[in-house]
Amino acid sequence: MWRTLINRNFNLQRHSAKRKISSHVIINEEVKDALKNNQPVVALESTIITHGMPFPDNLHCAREVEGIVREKGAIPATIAILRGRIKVGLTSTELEDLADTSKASAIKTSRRDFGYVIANKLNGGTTVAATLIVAKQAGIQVFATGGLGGVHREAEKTFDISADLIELGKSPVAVISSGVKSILDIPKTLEYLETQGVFVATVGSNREFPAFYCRTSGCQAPYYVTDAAQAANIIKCHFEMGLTSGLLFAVPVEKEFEMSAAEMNEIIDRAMLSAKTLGISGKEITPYLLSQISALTKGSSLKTNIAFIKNNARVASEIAVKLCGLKG
Ligand code: PSU
Ligand code: MN
Repeated sequence: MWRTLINRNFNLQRHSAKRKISSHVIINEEVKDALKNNQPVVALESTIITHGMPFPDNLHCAREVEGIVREKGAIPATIAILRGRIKVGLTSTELEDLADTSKASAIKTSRRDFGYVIANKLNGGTTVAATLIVAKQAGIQVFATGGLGGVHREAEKTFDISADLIELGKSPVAVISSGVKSILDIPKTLEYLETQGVFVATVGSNREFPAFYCRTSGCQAPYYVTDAAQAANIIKCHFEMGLTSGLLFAVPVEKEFEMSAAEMNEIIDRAMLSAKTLGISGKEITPYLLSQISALTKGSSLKTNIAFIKNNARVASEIAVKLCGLKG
C-alpha cells in the first residue's frame, strides 16, 4: 500500500497533467513508448554536435554516445532543432544533417533563441539550458552532457553567467557531466548552483569536484555518491519532495584520459587572452574557447572531450536504469 502510494506519487510527477508539450516538440515513437512504459531514457544535448566539435568527429561521437546508451539498456533521446522542428530522438539521417554544418548551419540555441530558430525554420543545436527545457516537457529525467556552462571568470565585470545554471535551477532533471571547464570560475559556479537549489554531487570516492580535463579542481562538491544506485535513490527522493530544481552529478574523467592541470591552465589562459584581444563575447565565447583549446592541444583535448562524453553517457544510462527500477 505504502509502496503503491509512493509509486503513484512519483508517476504523477512524471506524467503530470500540468506538463504541457509544445506543438513544436516532436517526440519520436521509440522515446514516447519508452517513457510511457517506464523504460529508461537518456536525453543528450546537441550544441556539442553543432558547436563543440568539428565535422565528422561530431557525428561519430554522437553516434557512439547513442550506441553506449543502448548497450547499457536505455533509449537515447538526442534533442535538436531541424528546420524549426524540435526533435526528441533523431534518426541517423537527421543526426547527419545536423552535424554537417557545411550543408546547413545551425544556431546555438539556448532558452532565448527558440522563437527565432523555430520561426525561421532553422537548424539548432540545443545547449544544456535548451535541452533541459525540452527534456522537462517530454518527461525525461536523466540527461548526459560533456560540460555544463557556468559563471565565467571575471563575471563580476562581464555579467557572463550561463543560462544553463538558471535552467538547472528550475528543471527537475538529473544532469550527468564532467564538471565544468576551468575556462569558468568553478567556485562561483558552485555557489550559483547552491543559490539556484541545484543538488550537486561528485560520482566517485570523494567530493573533489572535477574540472573537465582534470580530475581535480581544488573545489569540493557538497556531496559524493559512489554508484548509480545511490544517485538514483537521491533523484527519486528529490522528485518525491516535489522539488522543481535539478540535480548535477559530476563524473571525473577516467585517469587514462586526464590532462595535466598545469599545461591545461596555460592553454586556457592563452585561449582566453586571444578571445579578449579579438573582443569575443556572449554566446560565441564558449565555442571559441573550445576550438582554441583543441587547436592548442593539437586535438588531444578533443579526444578527452569525446572520452568523457562517452563515460558520462554510460553513467547516466546506469542511473536511468536504476531509477526506472525504483519506480517499477
Ligand atoms: N562547455 C563545454 N562544452 C560544451 C559547452 C559548454 O565544455 O559543449 C556547450 C554546452 O552545450 C553548454 C553551452 O550548454 O556550451 C553553454 O554555452 P554558454 O556558455 O554560452 O552558456
Ligand atoms: Mn554566456
